[in-house]
Amino acid sequence: MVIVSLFNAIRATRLAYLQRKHPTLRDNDLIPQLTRYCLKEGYMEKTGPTHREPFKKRWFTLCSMNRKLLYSKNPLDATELGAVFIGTESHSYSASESSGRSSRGGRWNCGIMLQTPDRQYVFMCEQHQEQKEWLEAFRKIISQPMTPEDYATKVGKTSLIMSLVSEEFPTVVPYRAEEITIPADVTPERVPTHIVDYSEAEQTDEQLFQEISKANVICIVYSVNNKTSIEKVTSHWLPLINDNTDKDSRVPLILVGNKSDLVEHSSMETILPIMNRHSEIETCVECSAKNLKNISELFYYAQKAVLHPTGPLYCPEKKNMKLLCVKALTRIFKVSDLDNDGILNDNELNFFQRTSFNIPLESQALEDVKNVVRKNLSEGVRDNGLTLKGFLFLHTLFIQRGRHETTWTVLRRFGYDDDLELNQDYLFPPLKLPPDCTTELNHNAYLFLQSVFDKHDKDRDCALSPEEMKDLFDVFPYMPWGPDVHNTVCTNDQAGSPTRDISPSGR
Ligand SMILES: Nc1nc2c(ncn2[C@@H]2O[C@H](COP(=O)(O)OP(=O)(O)OP(=O)(O)O)[C@@H](O)[C@H]2O)c(=O)[nH]1
Ligand SMILES: [Mg+2]
Repeated sequence: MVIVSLFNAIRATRLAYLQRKHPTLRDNDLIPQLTRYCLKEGYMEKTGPTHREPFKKRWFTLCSMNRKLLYSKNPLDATELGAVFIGTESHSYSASESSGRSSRGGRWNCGIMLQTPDRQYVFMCEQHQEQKEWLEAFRKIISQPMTPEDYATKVGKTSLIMSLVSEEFPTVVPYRAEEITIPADVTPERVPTHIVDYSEAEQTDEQLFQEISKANVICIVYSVNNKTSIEKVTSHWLPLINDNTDKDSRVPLILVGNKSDLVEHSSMETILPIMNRHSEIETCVECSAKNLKNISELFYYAQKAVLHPTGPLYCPEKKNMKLLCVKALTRIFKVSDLDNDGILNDNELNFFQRTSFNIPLESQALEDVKNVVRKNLSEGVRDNGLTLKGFLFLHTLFIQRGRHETTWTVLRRFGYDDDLELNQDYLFPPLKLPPDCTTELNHNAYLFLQSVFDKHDKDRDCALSPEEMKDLFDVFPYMPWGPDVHNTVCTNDQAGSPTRDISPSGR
């Protein structure tokens, strides 16, 4: 009874999995897949890709449903060591007798050669009867036509990687491209990029889950001319990736519509609503590995999604900036507002520009920026300067136009980390102090502190009222002084507000 229940539970789980994986198929088509119908199974000996590796005895299972030959060490192993996808004759697959003898470690002599587009597999059977049965089974699958489902995986993932690397469309592609690292100096964002291919034919689900959990960004590739592959984005890939990534730190995703050379129309009409529903999708791009269209762009977007993600900055559903981002930019505005009048004049805008990007703005560019804001938001510009509202509007515009890197550059230059928290090095710059030495403020530091004091002493009474103090420390992550400040520094007579001689000694 327990065994029957367990068996049914496994079947029910597998049915649920298949329903999600193949949303276009009916239950009647899926039920035969619940029990893996295996065309043949048994031991054979197998060598490696160069045929010079020693032969090893492995347990093989040939499944006609997913056209895969799986192999493991023992019949009851939970996961297989590898898989070989078997296509059709028109895709260059064939099976034949092999006369070569099993040397190097092998004991059996009845050989089989399984030819696939990228590799010749040599297997050895113990007896001729076994060899005959395996050959029949392979040939049966090779003669079986491929279904649209079989084709839906062949979206061109490997071709895209190879087109990027060799700058030409490969005519022969292996199932899986070798893992490659593109050095920092040849990538647009100057970061080394490690590209990992995936092949359903060659890899197990477990291997896929492991790669997903290691990835910084994932490109989901569909083929613009294959409807099933587009449907699989929402029915299969998005749920699978969500299930295998940490909810708090979702990896950015890029939707890639390959084979654009084959169609006149664009897939964007179907893709944009998917993007709107899934905020983890950073962007989408249509490309062609064949005519090399948008290939380098695709990898550039992927790098950008890691370095300048939308997630912490912007909420696409609500179409507004996130609270932490508004808070950080408000602080940056206040730091740049040198005279503390709530407006960035040309001089302050230049200070901001130089701090963020190391170059001042041309006067015409300054006017252009203000005009864009003026045109869209009447309160964005006042007295020919940018208000806080205008400043925030400008950054929302950058993000909405896909120029997140501008806002990220600003945030990072003003000390923010990837979670929009001020980083420790910025808050506490390291100060190397030799033993037996002390520190004191130099003249420039005094001048700086005086200017900060003057900036916040709005009523010019040479003392900071509680409101003025609050305003001064608004750019700090927290209020550094408690009420005891009034007993440790010079205060004025009337209100006990700290005067400009704020050093504890009273100088
Ligand atoms: N017309 C056209 N054909 C393409 C393009 N990219 C790939 N192909 C073809 O599509 C087929 C599958 O390409 P692969 O690169 O093997 O696809 P894959 O997604 O890696 O497939 P699997 O590894 O089996 O999952 C091959 O015949 C390619 O030549 C493209 O941009 N245009
Ligand atoms: Mg491939």
